[in-house]
Order: sequence, then C-alpha cells, then structure tokens
Amino acid sequence: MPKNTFVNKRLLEKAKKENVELIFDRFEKQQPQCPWGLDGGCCKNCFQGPCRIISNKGVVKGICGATSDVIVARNLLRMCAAGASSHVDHAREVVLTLDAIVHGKAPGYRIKDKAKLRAIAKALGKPYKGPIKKVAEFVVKEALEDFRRQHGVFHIKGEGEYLNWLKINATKERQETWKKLRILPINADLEISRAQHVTTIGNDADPVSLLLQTLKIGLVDGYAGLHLATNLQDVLFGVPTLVKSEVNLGVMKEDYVNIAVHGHVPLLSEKIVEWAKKLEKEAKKVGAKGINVIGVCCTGHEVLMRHGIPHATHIIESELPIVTGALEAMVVDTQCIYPSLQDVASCYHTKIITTMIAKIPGAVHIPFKVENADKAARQIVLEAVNNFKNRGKNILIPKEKTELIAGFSVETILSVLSKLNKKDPLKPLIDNIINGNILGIVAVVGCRNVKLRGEKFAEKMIKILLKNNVLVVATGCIAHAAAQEGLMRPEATERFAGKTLKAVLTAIGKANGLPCIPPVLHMGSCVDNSRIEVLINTIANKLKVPIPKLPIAASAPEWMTEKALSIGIWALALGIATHFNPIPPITTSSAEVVRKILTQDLESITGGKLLLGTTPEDAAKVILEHIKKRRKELGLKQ
Ligand code: NFS
Ligand code: SF4
Repeated sequence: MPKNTFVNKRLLEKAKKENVELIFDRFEKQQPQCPWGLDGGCCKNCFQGPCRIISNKGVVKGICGATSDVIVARNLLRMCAAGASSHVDHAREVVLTLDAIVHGKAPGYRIKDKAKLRAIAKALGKPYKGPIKKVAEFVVKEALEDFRRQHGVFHIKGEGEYLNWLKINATKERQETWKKLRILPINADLEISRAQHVTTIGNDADPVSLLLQTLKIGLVDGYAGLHLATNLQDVLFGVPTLVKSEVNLGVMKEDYVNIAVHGHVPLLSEKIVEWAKKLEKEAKKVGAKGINVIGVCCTGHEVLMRHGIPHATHIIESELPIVTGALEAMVVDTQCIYPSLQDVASCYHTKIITTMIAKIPGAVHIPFKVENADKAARQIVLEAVNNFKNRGKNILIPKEKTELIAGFSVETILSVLSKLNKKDPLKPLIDNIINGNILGIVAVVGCRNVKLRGEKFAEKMIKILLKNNVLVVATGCIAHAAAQEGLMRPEATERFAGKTLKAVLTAIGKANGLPCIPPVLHMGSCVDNSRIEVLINTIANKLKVPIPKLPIAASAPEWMTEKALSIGIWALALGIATHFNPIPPITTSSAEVVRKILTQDLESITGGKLLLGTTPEDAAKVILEHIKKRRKELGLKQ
C-alpha cells in the first residue's frame, strides 16, 4: 500500500523527530479495525446489545429480532441524520445572522448581494421592490418555516407543505418524483428528530421504509442544509467570481504572522480575513511583515472562493501547519476539527482558538457570536499576533505550492460561457455535450480518508476521467487534493484533458483572456455542492431531459464523514449515479435487501444508483460506463 504520497515527507520526519503523534500514527495503532463497524452489522441502539451479525454462524438477527437489513438500514439512516444535522445547523446560523441584521443586532455584517436576496424573495413568491430589510425579513421568515412547519403534504386533509428551499431549488420533475415516493420533508428539525425516533428499538423494522426515510434525510441535507447555507452566504458575502490563488503548505510565510482558519462557517472566517487586514500594523509592531491568513478544510474554501485566500491543507493534513513551527493560531469553528489539534499544538507555540461548538480542552476559547463578531475577531487576530514572539527556532515551511483558479459559481460559469455566446451562454456547453466533445460531467466531492493511506485515489480517478473527455467539477477536501495535484491550473488541460475536451476548454479560455479553462472546476466548499445541483438543473431544464437521464455522475472517492454520506444520499435521490469509496457500511453479508436496492433497484425508483469501485481504475470504469450508457439512451454520439 502506498504511504501518504501527498504528505510532505520532511514535515513527517520533523514530527517524528519531535515526538509528535499524527493522524497517520494513530490510524496504524487502530489496526485491525472492527469488522462489524466496517460492514455495518452491529447495533447498539439499545442496551440489551450490542448485537452483531455473524452470518457464517447463522447469526443474522439481533436480540430483539432486528434483521441484518434492518440493522444496516437503521445505521445508515442515523448516520445520514447526523450528517444532515451538521449542514442544517450551519444553515440555521446563517439564517439567524440575516435575522440579526434585520433587527440591527449584527453590526459586523451587511447584505452584500442585494440582487441575489431579491431573486430569492422572488423565487419564494414575493417579488419585493421595497426596502432591502423588508425583503430580508420576508426571506428569513420563509427560511425559518423550514424549521418549524408541522403539517406536511401528507397531512390528513391532504393539505400542507414541504421545505421552501426544496420548492425553489429542485426541478418540477424531481418534486413530482419525491411526492410520489412520499419523501418530501416537512421541516428539517422534525425529519432529523423523526429519523432518530424510528431507529430506536422496536420501531420501524422495514428496510425499504428505512431507506426511503434515508432518502428523505438526503433531501433535508440538500435543501435545508446546503442550498439554504450557500444562498444566504452569497447574500452576505457575495457570489464567488474567478480568483487566482495557491494551495499546499508552501503558502505559509516565515516572516508573517500565520493564522489558519479551519472549519466550515464563513461567518467567522470572513471576519478573520477582514480583521487580519485591519491589524497589519500590529503585526509589524511585533516584528512580522504582516498577517498571512491561510485556509484549512471548507471554511478555507469559502474564503478562497470569495477572496483568493490561499488554501493550505485538506483534512488529513490539518495537523501539519502546526508542525511547521510557524503557525501562530489555528482558529476553528465547527465540524471536521480533529481533537488532536490541541495535542499537536501543545508541542509548539501554536494557539488553537475554538469559537463555536467544537470545543477542545486546553485550547483558548473565544466565544464567537454574530452580535459580537468584530470584537471577537479582533481579539482572535491579536491573540495570534501576540503569539508571534513565542515561535521556536525549529521552523520548516515546505516549499511546495501550486497555483489554481477557483471561484466557479454557476453565475461565474455562465458569465465565462457568455463570452462565447452572449445571448445563450449555456449553448456552447450543451452543444459540446451533445456532439460528444464533452462526454459528460462528473462531480468529484467529499473528504479524504486516512484509510486510503495516501493512495491519491481521487487524483488518479480524475485523470482517467479527464482523458476520456469528462469535465470534472469538485468541492471540499477533494477540491484541495485536485488543486494540490495541479489539476486546477489551465496547464492541466493541456496535460490531462482528452483531445476534444481540451479543444472546448481552450476555446472558452481564449474568449476569456486565458490560455484555457482548467479541466477541474473548483465550485467551493461542501455546502456548495448546492451549486452543482444548480448547474445540473440548468442543463436538465435546457435539454428538457430529467436529471437521471443525463450523462453525468458523482463520486465521493475518499469519503469519511456522516455529512459526505448524507450528501451522497441526496445525490441518489436526485437521480444521479453516485460512486462511494470506501464502500459504505452495508456489506454485512446477509443485508442483501439494502445492497440490492441501493446498487440496482433504486435506478427504477429515483433514477440514481450506488456505484462501487475500490480502485481508481475500477471507479473510473464504472463511472464512464454509466455515462456512455446514458449517452446511448439519449441517442448522443459515443
Ligand atoms: Ni466536507 Fe468540509 Fe473535508 Fe469532508 Fe470535512 S472539511 S464539509 S466533510 S473532511 S470534505
Ligand atoms: Fe440488539 Fe435490537 Fe438492541 Fe439493536 S435494538 S442492540 S439489535 S436488541
């Protein structure tokens, strides 16, 4: 097995010499990992258990009689509910911030993109012309409905409603499909809470019903999580446009105060970026040349997309900026924050500053609320500046860094395309899909997983797809991986894209004053997977072909979080064939019903299906086969 090919060797050696334990070490100590955890055949939903499925000994039920299919499906539903709850809570923070702005309680924030806010209000049914605060008030009210409506479409009288954000974002065809399946969510909190309820002992024991509810939770995640968060973040901070920046640890600067923003919520990282600029002088007073903000994980992608802030690492390498010895502070908010960060930081001068729900013993906690955003952000940046003097002597900043172009919101993609066809920007893309110059579009998203031991699964798979003229869009940690590999530079088109894809990307690039467009488009953080749906819907509507019939696919080639799973389930509900690696915990041998539904039957239910491929080659193969099959069905050139 390859050993962490993407990790800087010299930093690993430095950590070893300095007796710093990293994720890679802890991973090896966990081997071998529990087979029941891996295959999903374990239940601890009550304390008669834990119960395990041991099929080869004929143990195919838990003590209460729950079958392996029930156990696997319940576990899946619980994981997805947890994943969706993260995105929903994130979105809620943003809605409440807009609410605080309306009530004059968030002086540090403003409505930056008024046009987008008005467009959302219009989609919600009220094309307000009046004062922007009124528009905001209306949008907040409609958003909060998605957390409190109690009566759904299937209420006794047949009345009732479902998520506003689903209504205004999903295509009509999808809404009809989900209505028939009776999986339209009533409100986000209600559905997440119900998912917990139905999976407790002695409740739903029908794997089919449990899987349908899992799809419903996917919709909760997609609309009350991802879309809601992205929509309102764009309103507050602006829609991303093309930016040039750099990725990898080489973006740290020895003579500067280095501050990493890590986590997911741009409400915080935006403020840190702002205050880092304002407090440059303070940095100079302590002998630094200035302040260098760097991104880690998704909040890093948010500020990369909107401000071109360089992106240092994805999750697997998130301990490494500390090991350089040159990181003054790592400011974290929520999700994907390894508790180990404080252990690593305690070997150096780095301060881990927690601000929201991810609290870590030993770290500095500076509570961050939108009401006190400026005060808290100032304090955080000063904490970092004052820590500059405590740097040790042993500093190693790797030289490696790679340029990238980011900022591919759908608005930006359309504006880039409009240079080729002003009246009908989508036409050049559609024409090239139809004539086969672009074989299809694949969204490669999600996490890196230490289980892969640095195999560069995603990079290898993406390169095969590109060679076959597939256009790739990426978000989250995988976007960082792709950028680090150089796949988000225009040069990558020359090197990795197939002949016809290369021609298309060069033509688009030339029209925009670039040598060409990179073959992998950075569309943002994980909540920005919503942008990918907008792109797909735009294409589906234009072609008048429902999503499941399009030559597209998705892949989470190195997933690990519950969030990635629930996003993937949303993609399956959307009717997109979605590849997962590692294989999700549904492999316990007697859970045949769940496996068959997800990998086969689902295609005739939502149109999506779970694709499996545990090597980059196999993954690319199943994805390409799927795309070619769809092209054939549509009668498109092969
Ligand atoms: Ni997405 Fe972002 Fe990374 Fe995975 Fe974690 S940072 S929300 S969950 S690990 S991509
Ligand atoms: Fe075992 Fe059933 Fe309890 Fe699960 S709910 S631990 S299968 S007895």
